[in-house]
Amino acid sequence: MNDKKTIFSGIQPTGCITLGNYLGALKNWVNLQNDYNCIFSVVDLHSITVRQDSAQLRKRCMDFLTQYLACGIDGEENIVFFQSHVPAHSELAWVLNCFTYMGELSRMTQFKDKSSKHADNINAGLFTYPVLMAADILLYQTDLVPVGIDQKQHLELARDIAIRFNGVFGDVFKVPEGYIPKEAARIMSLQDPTSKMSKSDPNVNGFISILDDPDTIRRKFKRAVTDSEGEIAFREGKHGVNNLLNIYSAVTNQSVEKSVNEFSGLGYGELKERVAQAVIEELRPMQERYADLCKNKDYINKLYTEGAQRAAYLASKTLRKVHRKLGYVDR
Ligand code: AQP
Repeated sequence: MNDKKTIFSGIQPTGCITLGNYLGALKNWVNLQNDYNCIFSVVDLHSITVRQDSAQLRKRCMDFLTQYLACGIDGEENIVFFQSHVPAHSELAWVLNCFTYMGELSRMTQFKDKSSKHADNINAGLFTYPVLMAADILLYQTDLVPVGIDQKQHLELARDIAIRFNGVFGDVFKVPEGYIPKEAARIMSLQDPTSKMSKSDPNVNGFISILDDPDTIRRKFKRAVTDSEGEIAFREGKHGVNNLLNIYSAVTNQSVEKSVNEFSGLGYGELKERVAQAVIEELRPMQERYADLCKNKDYINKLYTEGAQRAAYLASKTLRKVHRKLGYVDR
């Protein structure tokens, strides 16, 4: 083991990976991967808090892992795996459930949002989702968790749970820090720029899938909701324009101020076209790699099988320590 710090992050295989997931999470994973020991999971256990079609879920899990690699994640240097292949995630989640309060979980905004969207299926998994996420992170003695701002509250809970457990049993878990990007922390829906771009949005025009073809990307940006002021500026209340400027800045790796200057005096039509073009260029190499990787299933199988073995080894060390502290008899 080297002395690099550890990163854990994941995306749940629901819908399709969006530009929001890419800019809020994946792009940063790629940027950080050489400086950290990275563990990237397709967090399939999380996805069943909402009903899934089994055949579609299996295919989507594979597609997501392939897209991680296509985005530039090095699956040999880093660990890539499916969460359900490492039972320690569920085992630790149970333990942490017993160190988490109902009151804490009821304050989670994602639980409130999702239970209002799925009123016919407010299951216990939806409620305890943040505890499983805490287990995902704490199992690997993670230093840094790169996420979008929507996950900040869950991350803070993971920290609280770690501190609480350590308070009773000594230094068992590392208390993780979040890594939240400045420009792309919260990419908004193109159709309702007051809510976040979400991969299970029933309105496909609200999100860009990172596999969308250039015409689709152009069309979706063309339809993006803006305002009637006609001025390209970044300020309170200009949700649609702010979102386009944020996307452009994140894709071109420049500050929002610089993007505003670049578009000064132009109209919304030009802004949308230029943002669309920048996104198309950003995604093109990834889409080409994705098409190649899809022809190489054996390689992908090898990566996730070995990834799960490596992850399980690391996870077992933490779980053993937890079980000893709790007073369970050694296996
Ligand atoms: N709109 C977003 N802007 C920036 N970052 C985002 N992330 C998600 N949406 C945005 C980040 O992507 C990572 C993976 O997200 P997730 O799979 O854990 O689920 P989520 O946050 O619940 O994302 P979705 O897209 O809204 O999924 P559904 O629709 O299934 O609920 C996280 O790091 C997240 O911050």
